[in-house]
Amino acid sequence: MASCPSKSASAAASSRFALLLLCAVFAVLANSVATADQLPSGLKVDTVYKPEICEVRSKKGDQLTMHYTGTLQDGTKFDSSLDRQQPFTFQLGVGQVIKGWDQGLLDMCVGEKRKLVIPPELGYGDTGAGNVIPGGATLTFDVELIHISDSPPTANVFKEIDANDDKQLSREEVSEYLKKQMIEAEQGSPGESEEVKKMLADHDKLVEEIFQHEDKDRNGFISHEEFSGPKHDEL
Ligand SMILES: [Ca+2]
Ligand SMILES: [Ca+2]
Repeated sequence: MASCPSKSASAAASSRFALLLLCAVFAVLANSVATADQLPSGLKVDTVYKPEICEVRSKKGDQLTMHYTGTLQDGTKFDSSLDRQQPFTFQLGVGQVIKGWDQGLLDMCVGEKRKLVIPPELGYGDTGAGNVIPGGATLTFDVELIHISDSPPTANVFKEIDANDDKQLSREEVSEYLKKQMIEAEQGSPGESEEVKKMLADHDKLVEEIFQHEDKDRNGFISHEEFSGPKHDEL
């Protein structure tokens, strides 16, 4: 996007107004093309190529597989998945990658190419990274989305176990969940069925052990706060 000077001493009032209007239009266009989310100031997202057929778009929690090339402002290439011939896979929107990626790769089609210009506060900040990215660096990434897959099913185990949704886990709920997991494991690998049978036999003991460990106030329920497994809703 063109830079938008906030003031121009020599310009006539009417042309200043026209320039501001043009900037506003650009800003709206940039937002609608790049992502439905509001772009934080400083992050630039240019769509370089958009495939005609786009049935699935990237969203928070998806596993994305990307090719990327990162360069500094002076054009120095600091990293590229293309050089390794190995695309990079990560989960979008959960802080696994720099903020500029989490925010700049939303609503993207498979096959789409973008150019991200990421200010330091959405990249590696004042400290930089290793000896390849200096502190305060603005980063440019040329990226291509290769593949989207759904997030891992274990994103919020607490919610999965809490069948009646009362925000605490009873012995029955934990017991049911464990049985389901064991039966699924047996179907996945029939060779281990002896082990699964043994686990089912020890089932009540296992539930008891879990409550010993998790039910810290011993009220017979595991609260959301007590639960030590994955329980976050942001996915
Ligand atoms: Ca419950
Ligand atoms: Ca408790």
